[in-house]
Amino acid sequence: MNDRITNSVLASRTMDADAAAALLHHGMTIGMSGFTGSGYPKAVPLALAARIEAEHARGNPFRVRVWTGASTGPELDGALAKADGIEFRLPYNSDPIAREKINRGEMDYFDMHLSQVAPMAWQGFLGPLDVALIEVSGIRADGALIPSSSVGNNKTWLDRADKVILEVNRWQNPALEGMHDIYYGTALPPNRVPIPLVRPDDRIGDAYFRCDPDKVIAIVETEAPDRNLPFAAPGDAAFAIAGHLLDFFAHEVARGRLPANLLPLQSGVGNIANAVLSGLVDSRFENMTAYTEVIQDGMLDLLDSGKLRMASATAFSLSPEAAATLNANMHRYHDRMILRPQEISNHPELIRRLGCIAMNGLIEADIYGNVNSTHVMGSRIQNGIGGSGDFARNAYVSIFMTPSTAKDGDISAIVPMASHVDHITQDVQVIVTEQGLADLRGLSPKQRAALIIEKCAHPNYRPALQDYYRRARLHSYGQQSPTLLGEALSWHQRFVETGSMLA
Ligand code: 0RQ
Repeated sequence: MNDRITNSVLASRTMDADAAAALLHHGMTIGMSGFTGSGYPKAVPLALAARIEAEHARGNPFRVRVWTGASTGPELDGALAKADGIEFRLPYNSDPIAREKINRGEMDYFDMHLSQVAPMAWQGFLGPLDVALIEVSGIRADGALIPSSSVGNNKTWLDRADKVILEVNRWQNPALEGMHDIYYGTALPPNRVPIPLVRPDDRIGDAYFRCDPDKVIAIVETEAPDRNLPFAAPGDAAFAIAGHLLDFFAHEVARGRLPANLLPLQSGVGNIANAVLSGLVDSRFENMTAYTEVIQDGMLDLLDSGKLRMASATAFSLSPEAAATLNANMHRYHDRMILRPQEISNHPELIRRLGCIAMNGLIEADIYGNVNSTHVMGSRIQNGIGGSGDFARNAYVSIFMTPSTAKDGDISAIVPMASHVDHITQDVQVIVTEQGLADLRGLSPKQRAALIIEKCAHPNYRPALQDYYRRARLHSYGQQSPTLLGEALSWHQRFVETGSMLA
């Protein structure tokens, strides 16, 4: 027994990662912890990858189905994908090796709404779960598990799996204890009841995971950091986007459509979202709250500035530097952060009740405001829909933001027709690029098209969009959302053929 594992029965099940990986077999479904590069198991997946490679070298099949909270780290998705060990994976992935495998057609992937993973698992639609492989920061004497830096779907995996393997990570700060709020009141229809959360800072559950000790077949001790990439320093485009957004918020407050401290903020993953949060540090908004999925670097800066009163999320998504700052100063943040299951952090009922301000990135938007968050040129997955759909549909105001071009100007983020649609126009209320902000609320498709082209498109592409739209107004089969079917995706085709959307 040691200070991290104070239950004697469970302490006796401690073993090394190789021994634990030997308990996993070809064809199994494994529910792993991990959300945006935090709180994922680090030793057993690596040992499993080595085992898979050895079995493949002997000519034996060995692939597993992997369920997670969201993206993980190189020791999990990276190592297992490299070993060609993942047959099927859900939900959100951002690992580059796994992305390549998916895009080569060598790995099946389902990037479902993050709030729906746990209910779908309970409803039985995802199939049986053999093993839960969960990182925790400690095990209490009563057998309760102290969560680590993400909560994700861990509660559901622990409840649903036949067997449980735990990684107890000594790198995780012991002061995380008490920051979690694990709600045990969800049920299946027709027995669902309202979730009793009416403010972002409400606590409605336990600080620990419950776990049947009889299911625990292995415990592995680790001491390894969460690995996240640093955020890119915000460039001119990010600053301009943040500026447009802050003007919009000020305008909405002046019109009485937002309170002076705004409404609970949701901020997606990525560099632009992070830059917008940094922009809020210098704003005049005070006493803000966040009800979101991830606490990224910009959110820590906002907490430090005192402008953000508290943040509710399901995980940290911090650069190595920000993780070090958090760990060194956990006492400063402990009572101002709550980590919840993703089923609750992303719950449509709660997002609608709280009136979140959703701010997410996009790959491309079309002139009618349909948003593609996931597929480059309609077919290559970038990351996944993640929680963007949970928030976009249910938010008080749903904002999408992007630089107006990608790949050094060869791609326009505003296109005649989105090559893949994640968020239909009804779920997209504001689009912001460095060029400007289009407030689309209450506008018809034709009104939207004129505004998006005028405010959001890059000058290099604006004339071509205006020309396309003018001709669509003349020749389209219908005039509700004028479209030239033979031409609408020609920009994408040109990029695939020539490397640029520019004619
Ligand atoms: O690729 O890294 O190869 O250069 O996409 O783009 O501009 O750095 O922007 O980091 O904010 O990410 C939509 C991907 C934006 C993200 C997306 C390429 C671009 C670059 C990243 P490189 P940027 P960001 C809650 C919310 C879906 C999930 C979500 C995302 C890379 O925001 O994954 O919102 N969103 N979850 O070059 C080709 C285009 C492109 C393009 C960008 N039009 N064509 N490539 N890129 N636009 C959190 C969770 O759910 C967990």
